Amino acid sequence: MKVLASFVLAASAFTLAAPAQAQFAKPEDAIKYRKAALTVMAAHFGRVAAMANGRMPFDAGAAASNAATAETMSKLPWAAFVEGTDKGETKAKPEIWADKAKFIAASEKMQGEMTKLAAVAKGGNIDAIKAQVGATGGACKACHDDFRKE
Ligand code: ASC
Repeated sequence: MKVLASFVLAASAFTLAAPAQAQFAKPEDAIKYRKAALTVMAAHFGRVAAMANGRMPFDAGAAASNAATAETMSKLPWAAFVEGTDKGETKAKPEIWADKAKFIAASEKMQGEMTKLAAVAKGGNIDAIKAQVGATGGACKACHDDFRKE
């Protein structure tokens, strides 16, 4: 049973890693892709944050829809942090690849907070949304502090 479980784990780790490399023909394509995904995520998260901060009128339906899109986008950038893509048009720090476990943990923290935001936004309680916008923005910032230049 243990042997089978580790075999299944190893096989799934391979299927996760292989398409990530194969998905992009050139390093620049991976860089463009992850920046695009993060830009779209930030736009939709930003609309929820603007409602939470009173910079935009609160609309429960729009908050839920924007948070759901941000959650979907939050899953996409990571496969594009391919080895060797710390050069070129990117602010990615080499620490992403030197300390992979920490980077993955930070990315998973953000995805988890984005998932919570989508759930809370569905509920439509503005105070709960405000609190979760804070937690989610904190996870964005923590990863930028350690892994993004400037
Ligand atoms: C945003 C956005 C980020 C984060 C970060 C939080 O809205 O685009 O990158 O929040 O600024 O500190």
